[in-house]
Amino acid sequence: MTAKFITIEGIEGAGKSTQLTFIERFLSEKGKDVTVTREPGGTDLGEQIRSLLLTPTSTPMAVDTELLLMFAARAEHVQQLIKPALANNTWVISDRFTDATFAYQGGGRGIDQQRISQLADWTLSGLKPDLTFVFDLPVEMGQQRVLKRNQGIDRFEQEKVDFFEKIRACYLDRAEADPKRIKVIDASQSIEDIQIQLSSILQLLV
Ligand code: Z5A
Repeated sequence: MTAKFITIEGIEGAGKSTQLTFIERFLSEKGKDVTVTREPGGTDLGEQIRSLLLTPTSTPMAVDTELLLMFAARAEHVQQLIKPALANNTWVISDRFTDATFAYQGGGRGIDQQRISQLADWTLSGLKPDLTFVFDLPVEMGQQRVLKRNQGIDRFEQEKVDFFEKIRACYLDRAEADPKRIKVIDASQSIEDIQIQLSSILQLLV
């Protein structure tokens, strides 16, 4: 069976990183070669762009700059890592991908969705995740989890609740429009209950 491309999405603190390890282990135990990666990032250059994007700035970054940097990192990621891995029959799990741009830069920052689609058409040349998990939970719950983790706050995490409410709504709209690919997971459940749900969905793919 050909390798699949799986992406994980959600607002901050939804538990993506926590469950990514579980998904990787599930697939490896099924005998799949698996690469785990993230956006923005995933390549040397992409990680440098990530640092530009996440480091708080003294003056706000222009929204178009933010959008273009996301796609610059993604172009590198797709060409240098994702496509070669899939061609080599290696499954790819990415912590965020293009749905994040529609949600954050589209829903959150208010950039026209068509403009984002144009960049996606150009950059991805047809690449689309086979399966996307959207980890959904109330914004305040995600923020409390991030605070409890007690790491530094990045440029996005400085935003207010309203910004993340718009992002959450955008993810849910996208899931409703493409239910075959995008599976919404109730991320307020326990880690174990989420894993039971993930297993039953992944089982259909392997
Ligand atoms: N961004 C963008 O704007 N446009 C784009 O196109 C892309 C990205 C690709 C970097 O993302 C930022 O880039 C992101 C969007 C933007 N900013 N934000 N916000 P990131 O993925 O690196 O950063 P993040 O979303 O902030 O990740 P995160 O805060 O690490 O969230 P997470 O990975 O979903 O959560 P976690 O680390 O797995 O869990 C958080 C804590 O909760 C941790 O202590 C866990 O132990 C705990 N946890 C996890 N699951 C549970 C459950 N079920 N119950 C209780 N506690 C739990």
